[in-house]
Amino acid sequence: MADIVLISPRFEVSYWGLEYVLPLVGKRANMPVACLPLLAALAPPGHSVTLIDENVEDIDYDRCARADIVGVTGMVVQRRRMREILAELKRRGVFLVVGGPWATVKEDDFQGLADVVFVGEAEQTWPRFLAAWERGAHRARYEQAEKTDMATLPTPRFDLLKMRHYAFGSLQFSRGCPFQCEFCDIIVTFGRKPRIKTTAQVLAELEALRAQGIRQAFIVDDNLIGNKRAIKDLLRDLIAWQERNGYPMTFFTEASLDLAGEPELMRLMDQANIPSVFVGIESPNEESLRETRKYQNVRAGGTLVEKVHRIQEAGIEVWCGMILGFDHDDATVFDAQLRFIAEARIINVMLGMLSAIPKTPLHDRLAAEGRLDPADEPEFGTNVIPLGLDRAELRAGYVRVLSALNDTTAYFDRMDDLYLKARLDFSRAANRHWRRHPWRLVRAKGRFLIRALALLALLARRVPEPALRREYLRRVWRLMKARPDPDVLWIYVVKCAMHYHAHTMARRMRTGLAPVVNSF
Ligand code: B12
Ligand code: SF4
Repeated sequence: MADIVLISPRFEVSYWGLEYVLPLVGKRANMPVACLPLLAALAPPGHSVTLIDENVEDIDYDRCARADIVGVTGMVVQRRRMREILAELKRRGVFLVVGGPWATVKEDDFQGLADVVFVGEAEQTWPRFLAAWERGAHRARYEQAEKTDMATLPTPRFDLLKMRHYAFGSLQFSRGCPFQCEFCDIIVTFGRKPRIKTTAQVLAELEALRAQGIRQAFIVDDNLIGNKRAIKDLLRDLIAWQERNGYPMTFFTEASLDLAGEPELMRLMDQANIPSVFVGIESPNEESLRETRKYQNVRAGGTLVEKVHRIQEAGIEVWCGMILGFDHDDATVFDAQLRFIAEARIINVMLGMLSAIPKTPLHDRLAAEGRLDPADEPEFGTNVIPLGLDRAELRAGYVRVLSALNDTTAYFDRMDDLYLKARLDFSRAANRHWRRHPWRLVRAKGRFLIRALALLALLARRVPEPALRREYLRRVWRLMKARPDPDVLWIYVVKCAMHYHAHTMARRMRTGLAPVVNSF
């Protein structure tokens, strides 16, 4: 039986990482990576597992050196730190295994650093490796032949994480996405056939999160609506759970834009209390969308703006991912992106320059065309050599659009367009439920109010720039007069915090204080 330590290394700064604001508000990381508690649950009984998230605690290398097996996970924004940790532990003679999104697409990055590498999903290979390791008969590389049957997954061991340090919890309903975007490594790793958990599994996971005091969680599915029929059934069960328990949880998730053509699905998501969804819109340039095979975004059903508005009208805020530097993009794309985002009233935008992730069809195509920069840290921020723009122009345009999106006035104007003018009406079912149960109403609204005011007080005290502090307070005050509802207030204050992160990230890149970050 093994003493196992699993490590998630420190992240580099990224849009979603919220690194600039979390320390101001007393949190250490956005959310735990889902694989750590899952791998712990998958280790057969008898093994002891310790989880270390370097984003919330330092690594005790002496402790790790005493373990039988140390496993390291990580995505692209952890790759350098993964290698540093592995090198340090290797020096101490530790038996090392590595897996996760980056090892899956670039296993040669870990050559000579890990004893065993896991490629792709590991629900079968991880326990198989542990059994072989006990017999001294393990292999150096594991790659699962078949995709994991999601209905067999155990409840993740959230109890092994220090949940109080995270801003949100995470849980997973399904894996896989039916679409075929050229740049996407998700379908390379998880396939195009969506697989989903059973209701019993999901409810057990929810209870396990609730037991850790989590009230807001990210559903980490690649595309929540990959299998529409199955997710509708699951959402109905989730709604019943929310109703039974007084709507204790709020969720956010990721889905494709065809959601806009699914009124029933949007209604169910609203009722299940999923008031925001991240959508890969990528570009207002239709030719670029076709080029990248994002056909679901150009299908009939209205313009991109109309589709986004339709989702908003169903009570769901849209966050989005946008990409610059497709082959069909020229210098007009920068302003086109800004116009689209303003018109669509999208507040939070993850903007990136097109990057070619190893193993994707895009990577293969560009390699064949001789258009890949092989450097680990490409000078212009992306390994793609663009066609319609020169590399410096693309990088400058990226920094300009990122700065303009997170310019204080532009950001809060989008916010006011959505929450004050369009009066986004979210969490409707939760509110209806609370109104039927006055005590629950008082408790829920009281909780939102207290949390919003506490977060606002932290921002008002700790944001270093006086002008920004004043602006946040002024905007919040305006909102409270126009829409005096604690839920709206909470969202608005969270948005102030997110603005601080994105605005700081953009400013540091623009002024040369930090390198250009493009973490796709
Ligand atoms: C949910 C999600 C998020 C969430 C939560 C992130 C988090 N901190 O956990 C949010 C929205 C916040 C997010 C942010 C980002 N994300 Co993200 N995210 C995802 C998504 C959709 C699911 C991840 C997940 O939880 N999966 C479920 C778990 C169980 O799967 P898993 O981690 O792959 O683990 C399995 C196997 O890999 C294996 N395994 C994993 N580790 C190990 C280790 C060992 C030792 C072993 C044996 C096995 C093993 O076992 C597990 C079970 O099978 C993936 C896409 C995907 N499907 O991978 C992208 C993805 C991981 N994200 C990605 C990126 C780039 C980012 C950002 C940098 C984007 C940005 N610019 O801001 C940020 C990073 C921010 C941060 N500091 O957290 C990329 C990574 C690319 C890569 N190949 O490295 C992915 C693949 C998506 C993509 N192509 O764009 N993300
Ligand atoms: S919709 Fe998203 S997850 Fe699906 S293939 Fe396209 S980029 Fe990948």
